[in-house]
Amino acid sequence: MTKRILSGMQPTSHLHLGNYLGALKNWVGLQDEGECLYMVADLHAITMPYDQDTLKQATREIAAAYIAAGVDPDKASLFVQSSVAEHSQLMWLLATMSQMGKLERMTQFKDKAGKDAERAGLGLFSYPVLMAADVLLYQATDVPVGDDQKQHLELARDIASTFNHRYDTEFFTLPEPMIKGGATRVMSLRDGTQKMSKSAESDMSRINLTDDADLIVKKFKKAKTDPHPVPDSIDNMNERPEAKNLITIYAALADRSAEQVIAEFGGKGFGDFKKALAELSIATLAPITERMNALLANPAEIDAILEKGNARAREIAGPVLKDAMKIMGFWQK
Ligand code: AQP
Repeated sequence: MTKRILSGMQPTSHLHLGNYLGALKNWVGLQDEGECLYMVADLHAITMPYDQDTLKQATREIAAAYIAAGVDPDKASLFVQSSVAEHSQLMWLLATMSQMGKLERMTQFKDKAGKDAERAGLGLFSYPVLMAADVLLYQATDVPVGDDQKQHLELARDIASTFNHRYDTEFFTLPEPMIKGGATRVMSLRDGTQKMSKSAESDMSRINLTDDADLIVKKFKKAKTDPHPVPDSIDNMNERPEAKNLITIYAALADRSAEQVIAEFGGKGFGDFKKALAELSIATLAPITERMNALLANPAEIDAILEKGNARAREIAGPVLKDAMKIMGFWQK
């Protein structure tokens, strides 16, 4: 079976180094391995308070980031989730076979709902069901994501199995998570125990793909570390979350192992290491930022790419939804 690869990112804010190293970088390498569909997940983006005046532009910015990072719109289909109505339709069908108890165990919901879960929206609670619909609608075989999405993908597989079992069919493909690379969970620069996140309050906690060189230098310079030199062994690194995070980022950017980074910098002061890390980040991100800005100067071109992707997405999604509904016993022409 040829691979069908699907993934997406939410237009909640600017993409950051975690999104790039955990997911986007891998997407680029997958373009020759099967049919790739890369979505801007705008329906997910409204599960938390958002700004209606910037959503459209944020959607274009995410698409521009995909292309600037190396996704080729002639090879992969780039599309907008809300433009393919079947996502919401399939979600409803799958919601009827998704268990509340399992949804309650999702750590992202707990993190995002915070202490006041009673006031959290149903959309945030049912986010993983929409994500299951996103993936199953395309009969995706592989889903390249960062480590934080592993639990949601396991639930998507679970929902697909429930459907197949309930209707005695093998209709839905069970998607495989693809969690690859040295930096599957990049942590905050302010707290090595928290994931780097678009929506974290402090902008100093993340490196955005839109940051300029000066800001990148400043953010790494101020990144939290401990008073000791750069770890000189993996064991020592593993005990120090902030140091581990910076070494992991360096290794992923340089396509080297943590051992190799430790061999070069271990025992030295953090000042020099952070300088080298900033230089490496700038060398990787500056060309991406430049291409992104050039693309954003021509929104009509981005819109045309998304329209083409939307058409391909609808072409796949329409028949899958129809067949799923037939299996469920709905009246269908
Ligand atoms: N810190 C991270 N390290 C590695 N991978 C990460 N991803 C996110 N954060 C990290 C991966 O990036 C892809 C897109 O994520 P998303 O837009 O769906 O949102 P998210 O996972 O909830 O990530 P954010 O950046 O923290 O966004 P907000 O703050 O809006 O919730 C996914 O493949 C994800 O695994």
